[in-house]
Amino acid sequence: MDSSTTLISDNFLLHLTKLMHSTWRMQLFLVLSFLLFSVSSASQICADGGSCSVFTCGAPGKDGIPGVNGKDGLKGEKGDRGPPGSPGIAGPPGPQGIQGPQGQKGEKGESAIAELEGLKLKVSVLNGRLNALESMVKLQEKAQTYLNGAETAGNKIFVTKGDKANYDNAKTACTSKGGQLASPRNALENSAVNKISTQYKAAPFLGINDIQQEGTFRYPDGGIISYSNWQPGEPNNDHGVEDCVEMYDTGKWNDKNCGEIRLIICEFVV
Ligand code: MAN
Ligand code: CA
Repeated sequence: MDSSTTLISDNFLLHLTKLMHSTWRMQLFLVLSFLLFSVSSASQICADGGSCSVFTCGAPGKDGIPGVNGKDGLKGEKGDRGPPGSPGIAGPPGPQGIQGPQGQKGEKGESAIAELEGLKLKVSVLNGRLNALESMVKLQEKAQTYLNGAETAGNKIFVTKGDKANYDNAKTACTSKGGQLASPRNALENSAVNKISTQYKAAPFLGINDIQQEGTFRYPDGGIISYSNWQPGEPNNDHGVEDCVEMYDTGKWNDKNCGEIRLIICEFVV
C-alpha cells in the first residue's frame, strides 16, 4: 500500500469515527459490524471436550498425514441365511430289514430239464445195480439154507449151526456173534423159526423169558412181548421153575426150565 492510499484511508476512518461518536446508535452499529466481520472471516475448531478456539482464515494449508484408525464400530446385525452346504459323507449301514414275501415260482428252465435227464440216467444205472444185488442176496439165502438151515422173514434172518445148549449158553452163542436168540414177533417170523426146528427135528429155545418177573414175558431187550403163540394151557410155570420158552414142532410155545438143553437158533437183524 502506497502512502497516498494510506492517507485517504486514515482520513476516511477519522471522519467516520467522528460521525459514530455523534450518537450511541452509531457506536452500537460499529460494534455489531465488527463482530459480524470477525465471525464471517474466522474458522471455529472444537475439541472432543467441547472447548472451542477461533482462528482467523489464512491461505489453505497442505494436507496433513493420515490419522490413526479409529476404534471398532458396533457389531452389525445378523446377515441372511447362506446357501446349503455340500452333502456330507455316507453314514454306517442300517440294520437288516425283515424278509420279504416269497416270489412266484419261475418257469422251468432248460438247465433243469438237462439235470433231470441226468438224474434219470443215474436212477436207471442204480436200479440195475439194485436188481443185481437182490439177486445175489437170494442166492446167498439159498446157499445158507442148504448149508445150515436159514430162514429170512422181513429184515430178519434166522440161522442155526445145529448146536444145542441150555438157555444161558445158547444166549451167549448168539450175542457173541452180534445177534440174539430167535424171538419171533409175528406169525411170519414164528413160521421161519419153526421151519428150521423141524428141519433139525429139535425144539429150540426162544429168547423170550420171564426171568425178571414171573408171569411177564419179555424180549431179550426187556420189552414186554406183543405177540405170542402159546400151546393151550401154557405158560403154566410147572413146578415153579419154568422161566424160559421152547417151541414145539407145531410152532406152539411152552414155558420150560432154562436148564434144559435145546437147539440154538439165532436171529440177526439188518
Ligand atoms: C408137561 C406140561 C408142560 C411142562 C412140562 C414140563 O408137558 O405140564 O407145561 O412144561 O410138562 O416137563
Ligand atoms: Ca410149561
